[in-house]
Amino acid sequence: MKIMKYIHLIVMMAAIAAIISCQPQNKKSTATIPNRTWWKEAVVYQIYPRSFKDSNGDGVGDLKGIISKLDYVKSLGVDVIWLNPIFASPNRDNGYDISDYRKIMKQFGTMADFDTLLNEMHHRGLKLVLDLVVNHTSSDHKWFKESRKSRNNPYRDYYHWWPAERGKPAKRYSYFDVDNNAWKYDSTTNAYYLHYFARSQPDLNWENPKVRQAIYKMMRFWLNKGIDGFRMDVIPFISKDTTFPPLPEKYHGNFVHYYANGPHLHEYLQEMNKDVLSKYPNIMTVAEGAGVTSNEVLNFINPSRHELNMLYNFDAMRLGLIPGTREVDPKGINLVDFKEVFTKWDSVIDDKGWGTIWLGNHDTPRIVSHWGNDSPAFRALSSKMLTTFLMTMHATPFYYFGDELGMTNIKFDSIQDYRDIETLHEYQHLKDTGGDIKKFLDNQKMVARDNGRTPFQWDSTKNAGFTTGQPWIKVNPNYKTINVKTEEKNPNSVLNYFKKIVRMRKDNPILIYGKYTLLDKENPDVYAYTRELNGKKVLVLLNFTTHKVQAKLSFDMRKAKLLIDNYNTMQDANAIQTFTLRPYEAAVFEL
Ligand code: TEU
Repeated sequence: MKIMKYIHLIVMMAAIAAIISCQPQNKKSTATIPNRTWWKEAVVYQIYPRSFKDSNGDGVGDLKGIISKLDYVKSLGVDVIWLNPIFASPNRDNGYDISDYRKIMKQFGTMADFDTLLNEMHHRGLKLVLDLVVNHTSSDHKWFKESRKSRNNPYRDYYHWWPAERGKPAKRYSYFDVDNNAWKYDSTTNAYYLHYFARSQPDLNWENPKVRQAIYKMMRFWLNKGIDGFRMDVIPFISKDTTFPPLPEKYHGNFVHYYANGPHLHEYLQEMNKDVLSKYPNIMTVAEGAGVTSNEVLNFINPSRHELNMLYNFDAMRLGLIPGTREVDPKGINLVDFKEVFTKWDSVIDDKGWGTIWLGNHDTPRIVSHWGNDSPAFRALSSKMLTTFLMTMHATPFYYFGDELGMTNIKFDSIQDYRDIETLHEYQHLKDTGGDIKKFLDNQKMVARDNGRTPFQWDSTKNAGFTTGQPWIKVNPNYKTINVKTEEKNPNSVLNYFKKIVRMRKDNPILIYGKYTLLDKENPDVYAYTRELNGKKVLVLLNFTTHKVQAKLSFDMRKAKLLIDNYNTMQDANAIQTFTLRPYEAAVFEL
């Protein structure tokens, strides 16, 4: 009798297990996930407003243009839009030089346009994160105009001044200065002012509490309008040792790390959190973590420190470059190093904070040209492979507009085509110092920020449907085939793959919250990893090469269930301990 009871019990359990396992994929098994938070589950889509959509034919993108395309953005399945700066600016650094924090840049529209944009985004369930640029202002800002008038002006100490009678200040490097010098002499008051970036971007003196309170008041202004958070531009740079001692020797080749470790940095971030951020508990904050190492990241994002939510780092951005330069290394990018960077950051952050994952933004080349292969044979495949990586890692993806189409570097031949202050000033510096201009221009085809700033490609009409006027920067000639309209009609397009894998991430909490484990670590061609959650396991296999390769695995792949493959066809997985991947193949399995 007993044996019958056991058999009955086993049959019942098997039946229950079968019912559970065939739950529809889109049922979120998130019941047992601790600390669920909306920005951990979000996909962030970055829009460079200048190049997204021009509504009035002046050749520059604007807020009305973005409003007209919100249904497209919503169709992507993303949750948050990060807008690069939209505030009043002379645009010497395309909005990263703000002359009035409470006015919308004239070329982008009006405050009424902004209010409509925010309302229309929220109406569609989209959140808006603005770009907080408070390490510096434009030299056209009222504060700086006052500050430079006289040494006893009430705004004098809103910036960093060095009286010339003390002699020349100790060397500080500048990102965009033609002479690579972060001190600019100003004859009006016979003093030097500090600018880590261009001369037209003087650094604010955060050691002055009046500056901090003015910034916090401005932040409240935008938060009270209902925005959903801030991306904080070079926020690690804001604190300075105002005695400006000579740069310690070890930082001369790595000054960014010195800039990112000022004496009061975390005091100010905790003050910002106490005075502003904590009053808006449902917002998202992300630091642009220039100069921040994996040993320091938790100082910014550990919730117990009450500073910021997330930080994006630059460790991967140095790969494939000759150390200490922005020159492309002919040896290319070493995938083992690439895997090591992302695995290190995941293990450091672990469950003590929350990570970000990105491969491109407005400061970098296009991801398919940078990390993939933008030749006609492999552009679509490698774009999809890179997007698979971004959408299956244990971190919030920050995805740059146009990469969902597989847009590529424009690779300008002539300096006349460039618009970016970084390229133009570096070019001038080389001319002034007799540098190799041809080598520089060849390298810019690979690394220049303008490669990622060409107009968004909507369709195959003139100027890719971006503007009816003269675009502020040239449109990539490949817009005829790489554009939304063409790709929306092609079920196998980069765009439709993007939508599919974003949906897959949203429907599978394991891809958001699952534990990440690197596999086959030394494989120079394949990035293989698993994600695990509540007893489930997903395997991600990415081939970063133009040839067939093998992943060494410890799973019986015959039992694996394919969730997505960028070839859209599945080669029979009859292998057990290995798996053969086709060129730039991305395959995700449920094990
Ligand atoms: O970038 C800061 C930063 O780290 C850049 O210097 C970046 O490393 C460089 O551009 C790579 O070539 C932020 C903004 O993202 C950038 O667009 C601005 O130009 C800069 O700050 C100044 O605000």
